[in-house]
Parts: sequence; C-alpha cells; structure tokens
Amino acid sequence: LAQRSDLERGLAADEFLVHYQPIVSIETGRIAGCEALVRWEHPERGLVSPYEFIPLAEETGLIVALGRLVFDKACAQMHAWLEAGYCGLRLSVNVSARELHEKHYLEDVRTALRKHSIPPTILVLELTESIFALNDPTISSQLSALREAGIKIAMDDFGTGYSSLSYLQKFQLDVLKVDKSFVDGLGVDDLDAGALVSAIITLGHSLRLEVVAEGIERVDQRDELAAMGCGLGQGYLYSRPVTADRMSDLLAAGL
Ligand code: G
Ligand code: G
Ligand code: MN
Ligand code: NA
Repeated sequence: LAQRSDLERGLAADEFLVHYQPIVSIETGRIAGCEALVRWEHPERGLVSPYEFIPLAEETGLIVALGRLVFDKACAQMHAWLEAGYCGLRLSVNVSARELHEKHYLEDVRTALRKHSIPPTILVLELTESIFALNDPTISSQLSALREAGIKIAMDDFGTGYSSLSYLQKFQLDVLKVDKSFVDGLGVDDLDAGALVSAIITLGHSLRLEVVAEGIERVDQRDELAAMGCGLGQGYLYSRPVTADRMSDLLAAGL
C-alpha cells in the first residue's frame, strides 16, 4: 500500500493521470459521456489502482489536492472533446466527503469549469452511498449549492448501503448508478436479481432520476437492461477505463 510521503512525492512529480470509461446509451449504443478515473503512474510500481491510494489520500487529506488535479485534467480533456465536435457529452467525476467539506469547493469547481469553458450542466459528481450516510449538514448544503449551480449529483454504488431508500428522500439527486453487484446477477437465471434491478430502475424513473447500470460485461445483461428500460450503461462490454487517446478513438469510431 501507498505511503503518505510517496503520495506527496507523486503529486509533486505529476505522476497522476486520468483514464476514462464510456457511459453509453443502452438503446442506441452511443457514448453519452464518460467517468473520469484516476491512475497513478508510479516510477517503480507501474500503473497503480485507486483502490491502493484513495483511502490513504482520504485519511491524509491529500484527496483535496488530488481531486483538484483530477478535476482540472478531466475538464481540460473534456474541453478538447467538445472542441472536436463531440457535443452533448457528460463528464462524471468521483468526489470524496473530504472534498465536499472544503469551504470553497463549489467556487473551485466553478473556477475550473470556467477556465476550460465547460458548462456546469454537463458535469455529474458521483458520491458513494456512504457519503450520504454521514448525514452531515455541511454536505447537504454543499450538494444543494452545487445543484443550484446546475451541476448534477449521482449516487454511486446504489443499493449496497444500509439506507439507500431513505437517502433518496433526504437528498435531491439527478442520477442513480445501480451497483455492479446487482447487474452481475442478470442473465444468469437469477430471478431475484432481475426483479431487484427492474425495481430499482422503476424507482429511479418514478423519482425522475436518470439510471446508469454499472458493470455490464455481457450482451445478455445489456439486453435484459434494455428490456427493463434502463437508459444508460457502463462496463467492460462497452469498454474498460482507457487512456484519453483511446477514448478519443472510441468517440471517433462512434462506439
Ligand atoms: O477503475 P477503478 O479501479 O478506477 O476505480 C476504483 C475506485 O476508485 C472506484 O470506487 C472509484 O470511485 C474510485 N476513484 C477513481 N477515481 C477517483 C477520483 O478521482 N476520486 C475519488 N474520490 N475516487 C476515485
Ligand atoms: O466509482 P465506482 O466505484 O463505481 O468505480 C467503478 C469501478 O468499477 C472502477 O474500478 C471500474 O474500473 C470498475 N468497472 C467498470 N466496469 C466494470 C465491469 O464491467 N466489470 C468490472 N469487474 N469492473 C468494472
Ligand atoms: Mn463512480
Ligand atoms: Na460504483
């Protein structure tokens, strides 16, 4: 696992980069946007997964600097894609609780958006269920302010926490990301998984939320989700997270 000093060194040496995973319209197969996912290009360890350094970055508070860096890189890249004519694309970025506690978080986000001429309405901030579970008034008011600025809020890993349903009532959201663990059960004769996913999609739509199914790996899963009316999907079936250049190729190919 990563050490604090190594993380600090990596930040100073600009060793972090952003990969992108397409988010696709299940009906048309077209790319609707992408999720930015940080990677660490470590001089000795090679490409390091966020699972190995995000927890430490959160503990040490370095997530604030890392989050800014990821956000700035993702906005710069999105600007290039918009300039290239791929209009209508959405950009999803993962955010930790610690970042939302920053007093100037909203202002920092808006400054970065302006710097790269990105309209706030194409930005989706992904928060894990555990953030909503904190039941923290600072976070609630931060989320309201972000939404007032036109930024969308997604609940990531929906269904894995203990009080998923109560968060839907407490927080204003825009997007529901159905956790991969539910999608895994589709197409494998697991009737309960099918019933659950279908119910989550219906629930999301009745609350006027967009629904994204995560972790789609097989055609039969996609077909079942399409039949259930799920709007958006993400997973290895479409593409793994890829470099910005590879993402440009996928966009050019009209995936
Ligand atoms: O592909 P993947 O291994 O990238 O992502 C692993 C985990 O790391 C996911 O849970 C994802 O939400 C998280 N993650 C990826 N990039 C970021 C980031 O920029 N900020 C935060 N806070 N989490 C991230
Ligand atoms: O932010 P979140 O925790 O949802 O991050 C998504 C994670 O899921 C990342 O680690 C990403 O690489 C991973 N992922 C995305 N699509 C698939 C998939 O189809 N299968 C598997 N096993 N992992 C996926
Ligand atoms: Mn996510
Ligand atoms: Na997720």
